[in-house]
Amino acid sequence: MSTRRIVLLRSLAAAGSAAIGLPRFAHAQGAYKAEYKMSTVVPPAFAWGKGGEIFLTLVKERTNGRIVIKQYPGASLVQGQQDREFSAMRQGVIDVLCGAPINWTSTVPQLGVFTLPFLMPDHKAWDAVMASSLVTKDYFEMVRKAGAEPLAIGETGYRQISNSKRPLLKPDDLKGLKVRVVGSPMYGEIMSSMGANPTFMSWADAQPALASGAVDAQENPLEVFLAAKVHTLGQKYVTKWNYSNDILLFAIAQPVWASWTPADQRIVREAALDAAKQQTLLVRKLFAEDVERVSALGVNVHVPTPAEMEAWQIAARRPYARYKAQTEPRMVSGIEEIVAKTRKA
Ligand code: X2X
Repeated sequence: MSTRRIVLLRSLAAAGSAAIGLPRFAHAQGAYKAEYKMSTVVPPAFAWGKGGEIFLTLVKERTNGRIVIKQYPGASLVQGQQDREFSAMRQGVIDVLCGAPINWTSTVPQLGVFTLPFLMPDHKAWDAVMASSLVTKDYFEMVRKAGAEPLAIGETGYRQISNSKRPLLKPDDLKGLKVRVVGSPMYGEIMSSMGANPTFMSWADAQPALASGAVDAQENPLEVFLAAKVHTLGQKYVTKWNYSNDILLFAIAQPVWASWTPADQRIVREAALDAAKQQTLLVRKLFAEDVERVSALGVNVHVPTPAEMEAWQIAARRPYARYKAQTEPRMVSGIEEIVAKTRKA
C-alpha cells in the first residue's frame, strides 16, 4: 500500500468512520455491535421508559452513531417476564439495563436493598442516601460483582397501593385482599404480614388480572397508575403511603462495556447521568401532582396521617428486619443512619 493511501486512510479514520459511511474499525477492546439491546419494563409514555429513550438518544448523538441502542419496552426481550432481565443480561440477551433492581432480586437479592419498606420516607432522605458513598461505591461494587457496569441512578418513584374494594386506612383494611406484587419475595411478605394474599405476576399479566377482578389490589408509583390508566382496571382506592421507592439503574453488561474504548465509555456514562437526572425530574414533577391528577379521575386518594403512617410501618417491621438481616445488613444500617440525620436537619 502506498504511503499516500495509508495517510488518506488514517485521515479518514480520524474524521470518524461512521460519519463517512465506512465500515467501523475494530477497536483494540473488541468489535462494536450494530445494535445494543436495552430492556425496559414500560415504554417511553412512562417517565421510566422515557429515561431509557433519553439515554439512547444522547448516546447516539454523542458517539456520532458509533453506539446505537435500541429500546425493547414491555420487557419483550424476556417475553414480558421482567424478573428474568438480569439473568438474560448475563446470558448476553440484554446489553443495556434501564430498570428497577426489585425485578432482579430473584437473581441477585441484595440489589433490592433500597426497596425495604419505609426505608427512605421522603425525597430528602432519598437524596441524602443516593449522594453517599454507600451508593456510589458499595452498591456500584455489588452491581459490578453481579456482572454489569453501573452508570447512573434515576428513580422509579414511591410505590402506592390501590385496590377495587375499599379505602385502606390501616393494616387491617388489607385483610383478605388479593394483591398483585412484582416478583420480589419481600413485597410478598410485606403484604402477608398485613393480612393480604400476595400473588406474584409480571406487569403484563397484572393488567388483565386487575381488569377481570382476579386480583383486587396492586402497588405501583402513581406515575405508572396514570400512564397505564389503572383506574380503568377497576382500581378505585389509592393510599399514598410511600412505602418503597426503587432506583432506576442504568447499567451495561460487562462484556459489552469492556468492548468500548475508554473515550466511548466516558460518553456513555455522561449520557446516563444526564438521562437519569432528567428522568428523576419527570418522576418528581408527577409525584408533586399525582394526588390531584389521580383524584380528578374519580379515584379516592387517601394521604395517611402521621399516626396512620406509624401503624403501617409497625406492620412492616418483621419483613423489614428479616430482609435487612438476609441481604445487606451493614449497608441497610448505613442507610438508616443517613436517613436519621435528615430527620434532625
Ligand atoms: O411491574 C411493576 O409493578 C413495575 C412496572 O413497577 C416494575 O417493573 C417494578
